[in-house]
Amino acid sequence: MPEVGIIVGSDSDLPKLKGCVTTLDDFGVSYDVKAYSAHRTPHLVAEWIKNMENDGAKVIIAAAGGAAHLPGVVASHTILPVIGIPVETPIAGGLDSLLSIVQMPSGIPVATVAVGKAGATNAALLAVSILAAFNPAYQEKLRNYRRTMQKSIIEKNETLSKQGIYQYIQALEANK
Ligand code: RP5
Repeated sequence: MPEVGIIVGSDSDLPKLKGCVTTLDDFGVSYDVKAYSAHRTPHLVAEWIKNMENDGAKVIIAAAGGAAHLPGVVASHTILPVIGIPVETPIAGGLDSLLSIVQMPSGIPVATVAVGKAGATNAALLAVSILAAFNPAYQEKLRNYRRTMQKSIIEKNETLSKQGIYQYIQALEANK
């Protein structure tokens, strides 16, 4: 039984979702992934979202690029919370996808995250936050995630103080 349903508009979107699925895996969240288009296979989108509801999913993540109507269409079929990921595009770098997903007219919301890698990871983290409302184990995992992130920033600043800015930048550039 998937806790999260993930849908992308095309299989060409899947590589952009890597940070989303690795984050869900790190938290031990179960999910189902499908690549169904809102315009090429609208019937499969509608059928999948009904299956997700019947299977007990609590959150839907929908990613699309360009016209990017998929997250809004998915939200129209369900009252589950829908998180939209704007996929980067060659034409406008994903600004097109972002404006399309974020500008849902009043009545059918889509919680839109950032374009690109940050958005993919944050979509997963937001999904875990929603699940955490029902599951205290996820609350603790989220707190740990933030503690680990903070520890890594503190350690980086200790290294920065030790090395000085020029050596630190050099090391950063060498690791690019
Ligand atoms: C959107 O069009 C998809 O979400 C994808 O980002 C974009 C291009 O799709 P393909 O032409 O690669 O299938 O529907």
